[in-house]
Amino acid sequence: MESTSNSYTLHLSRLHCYFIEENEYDDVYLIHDGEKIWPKNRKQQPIMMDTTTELDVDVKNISKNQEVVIELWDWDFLSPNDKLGTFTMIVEGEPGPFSTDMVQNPRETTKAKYTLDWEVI
Ligand SMILES: [Ca+2]
Ligand SMILES: [Ca+2]
Repeated sequence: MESTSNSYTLHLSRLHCYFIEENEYDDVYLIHDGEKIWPKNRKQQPIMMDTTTELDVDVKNISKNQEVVIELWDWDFLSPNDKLGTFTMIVEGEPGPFSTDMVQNPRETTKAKYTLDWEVI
């Protein structure tokens, strides 16, 4: 039998929004490895400033010291969607919880400020 002891699950628990790119809210979705991982049952989730959103997303089969990059995108109706930034996390084996700030994509935003809460399970 194959051992799974070297495989971790990265659990995304919460997304804090401190500042948005758009006027009233950003239409947020999260991408990992080219696939949308949140929200699960719709295209995007409107997020307003100074809010915390529960995520409850698992990113499975992560190995130790692997870099996990989550992209935060803003959906747009009339223009192409904008990648506002990335969260980069490394699973070192500690359970956490941890908080990681979004690094802005300077081509799309100088305003958006988000932080991701996560843990290793
Ligand atoms: Ca938008
Ligand atoms: Ca756009």
